[in-house]
Amino acid sequence: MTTNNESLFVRAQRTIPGGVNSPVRAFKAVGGTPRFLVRGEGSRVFDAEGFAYIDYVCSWGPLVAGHAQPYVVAAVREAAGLGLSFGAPTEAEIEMAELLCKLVPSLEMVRLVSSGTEATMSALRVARGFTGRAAIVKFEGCYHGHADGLLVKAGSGALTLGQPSSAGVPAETAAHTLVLTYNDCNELEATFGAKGDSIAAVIFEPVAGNMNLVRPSQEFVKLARDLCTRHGAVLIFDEVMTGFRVGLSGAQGLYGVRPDLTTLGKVIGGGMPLAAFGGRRDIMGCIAPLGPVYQAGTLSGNPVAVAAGLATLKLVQAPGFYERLSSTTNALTEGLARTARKHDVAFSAQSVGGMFGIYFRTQPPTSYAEVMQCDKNAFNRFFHAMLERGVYFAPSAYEAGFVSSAHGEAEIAATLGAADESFAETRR
Ligand code: HOZ
Repeated sequence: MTTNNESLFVRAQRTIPGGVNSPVRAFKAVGGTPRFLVRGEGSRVFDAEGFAYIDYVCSWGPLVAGHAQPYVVAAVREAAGLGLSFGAPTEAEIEMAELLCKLVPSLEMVRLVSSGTEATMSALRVARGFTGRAAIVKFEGCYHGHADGLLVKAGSGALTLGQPSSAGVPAETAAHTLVLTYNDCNELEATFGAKGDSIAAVIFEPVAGNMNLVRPSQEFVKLARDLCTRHGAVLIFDEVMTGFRVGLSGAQGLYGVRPDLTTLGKVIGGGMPLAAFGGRRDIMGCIAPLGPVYQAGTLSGNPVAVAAGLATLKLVQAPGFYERLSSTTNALTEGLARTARKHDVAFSAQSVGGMFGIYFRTQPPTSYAEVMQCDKNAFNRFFHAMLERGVYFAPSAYEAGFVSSAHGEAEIAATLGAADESFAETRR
């Protein structure tokens, strides 16, 4: 049998549920065959059939400096040559912790883990251990990984597959999760009024990126901070996606708000499995071996992953890095909106730093309910038309897109050319 995307997908489905190791990759929402990728270079990925695509997924965010960035790859090679894993402390972990604390001022202590799911799950456990309370507040459409208590009205793949609340989560576990509406200040205030003393933590994505991209209002972010302070609850910013994506100090730097705990992932591993959670010293002091909250991991702080992360974080500290990234991303979203207008398509787009949202709706949404008003079928048609023209967007209307520093004017021009044809072809 010839090796092509189709035959690989058929083969994958025999031994891997749905043929993929993470649900959104299966193209179920958009239909068709997932591209099996062979390699990446800069702004582009190449599939099993040799087709090249300008990549706006960037491994779902981590590759802020592009694919196979030579400096990052060299750091990985060097670290790998010294040993793949020790399960013992290394100096590079201290370097990473010190750097994170320096760049994100709300971090006084951090612990390294291997995935964003682990980071958020552990941050919540610490918040509960610290406060002695059980309830947590999350917001509809926000995704914080796939730990049980967080898979309630979640975004990302859960939303894409129409299962925002997962089977297999005991009702008793979900009962401690209060789900509110993103950007709804009145509801948040009323919830604290009624249950403030039992709330351990409020967790949210300070720019939501798992129900497409949704910005919070400044008022909403400030209110969450004030209510948590007043009621002794822990404010957790899930910056797994926004950390080092929207700016050097994350979304908290943009909003000027200091959360009690922050979760990080994606960019801090530069494409390798690395994540972190951290924040106030008194809260982090509750973690074993200092305190009674248990958390551990064989591969936590893995030396190869830390090397990739340190190299990536070195690149993003170059003067003007985020200005250039933001301006490229903005050129993309403004160009797409302009092109859609030319074809009279109901469309809008926006970006924050190196992440963006595109919406088949005239205004960017501000809540999950508004995200649901986007024309999903129009997105799916556009997605396939672009893919055929060598542009790879996330295969779901509910995911944010990502630009890297390897994307430049040539990529934006080629993307807008493809969009011109795609809007013309798919508009109804
Ligand atoms: N949950 C990720 C997007 N928000 C998708 C991860 C993947 O499929 O690799």
